[in-house]
Amino acid sequence: MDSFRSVLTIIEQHQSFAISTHVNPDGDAIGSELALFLILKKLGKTVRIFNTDVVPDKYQFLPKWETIENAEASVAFRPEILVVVDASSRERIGPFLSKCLIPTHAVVNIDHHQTAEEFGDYNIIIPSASSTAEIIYNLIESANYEIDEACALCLYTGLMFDTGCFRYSNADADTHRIAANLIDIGNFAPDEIYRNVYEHVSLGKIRLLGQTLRTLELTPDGKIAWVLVTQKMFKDTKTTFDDVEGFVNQIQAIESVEVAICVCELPDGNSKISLRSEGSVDVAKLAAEFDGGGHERASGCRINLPYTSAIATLVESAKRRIKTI
Ligand SMILES: [Mn+2]
Repeated sequence: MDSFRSVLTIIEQHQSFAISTHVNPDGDAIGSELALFLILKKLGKTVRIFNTDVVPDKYQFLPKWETIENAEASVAFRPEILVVVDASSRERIGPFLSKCLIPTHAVVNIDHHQTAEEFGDYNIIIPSASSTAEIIYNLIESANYEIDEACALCLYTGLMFDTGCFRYSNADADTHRIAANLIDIGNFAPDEIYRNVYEHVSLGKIRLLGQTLRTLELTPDGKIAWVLVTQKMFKDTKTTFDDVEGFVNQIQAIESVEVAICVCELPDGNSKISLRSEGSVDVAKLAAEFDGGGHERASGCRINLPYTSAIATLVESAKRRIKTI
């Protein structure tokens, strides 16, 4: 692929690199950053990772996670190349980094979001890829760089996370083949990685899930379902917005549901929304109505309305998109 070749040329011709990813980084974001970090290090490059948000506890088993620096640490560093992974826009890396982390030569953008913007000087955007980790695997393979054990573990974690443990429709035969290769190379137990990422749940999060499920409502035909998480619930259960991760999937699992919505009340009284679809409705388009983004079956947006109005607006839009109603 041409975009692969030009990015590999950029890598070969330059010496200093910064890597970043989106705010609230997930398994794919962190796994992709660290895999790239390890490869560039092996090639003898100077490379640093700067993130707006800290590495969540559950990813602190990944090799070299502790090398990830905060946004302010980037002030005195002018890399030749900035590589942004898994972020659908430059702004997604956070307000400080998107303004202040400026490379002297070029920005490379590697992403798989359907709504990905071509904000880089070089862009590898493959919406059909399961994850950014899968793209990075293919990039490394095409260059014949060696994937070592540590790198394999990082890539596998990215792949596993973004496919919901290989359950989502984005996990095709290629994804499974790559996963198998990574397990062979990495010499790790996949069930252990699963436990690290998914069975690292705080008691507060389970209590928050309990409170959230009590707010469940559905349209009369059962096709649209929504739940609500309020600031009071966070306070009661001593949890934060990060703990809401995965809730919307629980709602999506209800057999009649075509669109699942999780509405989170923000401290300023506005609403943050996660959307899931079983396939009939493109929720990336639904999120785009509110300047959000994501994938056909998983997306999100922010609506500057209190949650009651946000829910009403969203449910109306979702209804319009379900053709059978
Ligand atoms: Mn991703």
